Amino acid sequence: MDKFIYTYALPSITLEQLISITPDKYEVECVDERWENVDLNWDGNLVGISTLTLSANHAYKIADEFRRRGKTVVLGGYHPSALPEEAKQHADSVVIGEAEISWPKLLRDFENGELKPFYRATPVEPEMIPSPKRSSQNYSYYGMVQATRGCPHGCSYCAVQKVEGINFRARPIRKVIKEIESLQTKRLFFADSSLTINSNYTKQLFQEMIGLNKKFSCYGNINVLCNDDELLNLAKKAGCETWLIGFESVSQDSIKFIGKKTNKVIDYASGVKKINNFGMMVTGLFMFGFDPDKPDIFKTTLKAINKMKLNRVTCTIVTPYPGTTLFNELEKEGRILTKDWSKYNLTNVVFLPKNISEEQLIKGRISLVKEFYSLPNCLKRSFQDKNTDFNRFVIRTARDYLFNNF
Ligand code: B12
Ligand code: SF4
Repeated sequence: MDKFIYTYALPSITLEQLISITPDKYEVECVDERWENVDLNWDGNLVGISTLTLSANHAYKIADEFRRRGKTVVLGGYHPSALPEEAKQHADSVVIGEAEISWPKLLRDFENGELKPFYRATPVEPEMIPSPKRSSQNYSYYGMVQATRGCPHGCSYCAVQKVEGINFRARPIRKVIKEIESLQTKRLFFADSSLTINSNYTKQLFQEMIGLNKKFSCYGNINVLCNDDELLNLAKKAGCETWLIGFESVSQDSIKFIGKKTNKVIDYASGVKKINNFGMMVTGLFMFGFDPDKPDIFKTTLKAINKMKLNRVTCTIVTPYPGTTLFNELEKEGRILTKDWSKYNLTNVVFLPKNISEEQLIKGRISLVKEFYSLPNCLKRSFQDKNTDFNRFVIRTARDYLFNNF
């Protein structure tokens, strides 16, 4: 449900940042396909397309159409960065990784008739990460802000290493604050993989946000959140409403399997309680189908998440994205079942699971979500919310129930 809201309510900071790293002398037309159709008869000179894995087939189709019409096409983003050779079959050039340096270079080469097939990222210093040009301020409910890039934790299923890398970089706080101040929306969402990688930086950021009168949601890791009262206190004062936490599994064996060093299952319940006590909500993110997972994982998880008193959950099926360690291992073992990327949307089974059947995974995920978001459970959670007034109670219950049951 949160997934649905965020997917449609958040503007794309990817597009906004690409506009801002395009030199002013070029005229840019930007299309976000969630809201508009692409005009294949567009009469510009160069088409740039960004895609994650789940939309790669669609992006390739559009790229092929533009090329058939004689346009030069560049592909970038997570999927082309992971599989540049595949993407190159549909594009004149592929931008691999962060584009702050390579995109302006590509544009110069294009103008000079010297376009290269691939542009690899050179490390982008945090000062160079630009403020996004807000193309969609007028209709968005949230603003998107990115304070940091990179994550050193190296979880085996995570695609972040392929684009942002393991080198954590934090933007100058004054720049981030200026950006937040300029947002027309009351609410914002941090497009950072985790705001707990360097908690000293985050504390300073939150300190500076106090008084800006904003509300926000952000990702964080449980190992820090369950221990750092000062961070939680500042987060609340800065306007944090919800922490999105990748618990991933309530099985410590599965956590070990994915090499997620930040997660100790034993910390989960106390961490959530602490965050709730500071007046913030927790959305727990879970995945099912890791090698140690057996059919009883759904029952165990439901029991654990009820005990943890999570405010919301997002439950998905393990999806090995190309470029990740998990994908490479499963491919080596011959367990990748399909490379139809449109199936990589986290609700299908795209690899051969070890200790659970495909059907059990699909049905188990759906029934867990239905149980967690049953009407009595949604009402119970809304009643327990200490910050609730009548309007919030109704909206929250309706939102939780309707988005997860229809
Ligand atoms: C915020 C976020 C979200 C928000 C998205 C909000 C929005 N409207 O954009 C929400 C919560 C909705 C979300 C949803 C999903 N997300 Co998400 N998300 C992120 C997160 C944390 C940040 C993305 C971001 O905005 N980055 C900032 C921008 C500026 O960076 P960027 O996109 O990489 O762009 C840079 C370069 O890649 C390059 N570039 C990108 N495109 C192009 C194109 C061209 C032409 C060029 C030249 C350059 C270029 O230039 C940019 C500047 O350097 C990332 C993890 C991460 N740290 O990146 C995961 C991530 C992108 N998400 C991921 C996934 C899987 C999903 C979902 C499928 C999950 C799900 N089923 O719910 C959905 C898909 C939604 C959709 N249809 O797009 C995966 C993608 C893996 C993959 N290979 O596809 C990531 C990497 C998480 C992970 N740990 O693996 N997500
Ligand atoms: S902690 Fe999060 S962002 Fe970092 S590697 Fe693990 S899943 Fe990816």
